[in-house]
Amino acid sequence: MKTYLRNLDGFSLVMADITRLDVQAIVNAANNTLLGGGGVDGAIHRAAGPELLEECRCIGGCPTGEARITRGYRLPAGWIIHTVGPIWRGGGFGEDELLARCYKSCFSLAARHGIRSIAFPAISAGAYGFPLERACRIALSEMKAFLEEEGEENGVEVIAVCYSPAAYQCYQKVLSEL
Ligand code: AR6
Repeated sequence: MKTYLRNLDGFSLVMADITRLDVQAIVNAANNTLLGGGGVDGAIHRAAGPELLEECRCIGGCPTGEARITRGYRLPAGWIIHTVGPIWRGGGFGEDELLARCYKSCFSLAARHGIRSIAFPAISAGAYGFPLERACRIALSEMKAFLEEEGEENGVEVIAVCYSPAAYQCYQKVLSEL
């Protein structure tokens, strides 16, 4: 299932398992240790294989809002950009800014590696408890800002990946309001 934003070249919304996407980079919603976990992080580590954990061990963690890059190993994607979203604590602890910073950090790492297609899960919207619609608004506005500022002219493709019909509907609703 795929939706394109008419006024935003290079953007698509898909409902899929991110580990199966044939893109240059997928984003992992990791934790500060970068040593794996549940949710999309667990799925990525399982699909990429044990070499991923070895590379992650050498990185030595990642602060919230920042991102680190590794190879994709057994994934179709050549790269994995690991970012650490904020844990939702009610909204008064800089969660919105930290989540926005995750997207910015991923785009900046992707640009440095010449990555032209990048797929994002809904960072922080699972185990970290960020309200889905609020997370989705931040995700889409960061994607839009990136594509408008630099992605479109460089031919970069940005894919928002939903893992449930509820998330897909939420993204579509927010997209229609952008
Ligand atoms: N493909 C695409 N999206 C997925 C997949 C998948 N295979 N699996 C889950 N999602 P979460 P967080 C969606 O919990 O909230 C981990 O244990 C999921 O439906 O994976 O940032 C880490 O190690 C949700 O919409 O990440 C951290 O400790 C979104 O991905 C912690 O969870 C994010 O859910 C990070 O929590």
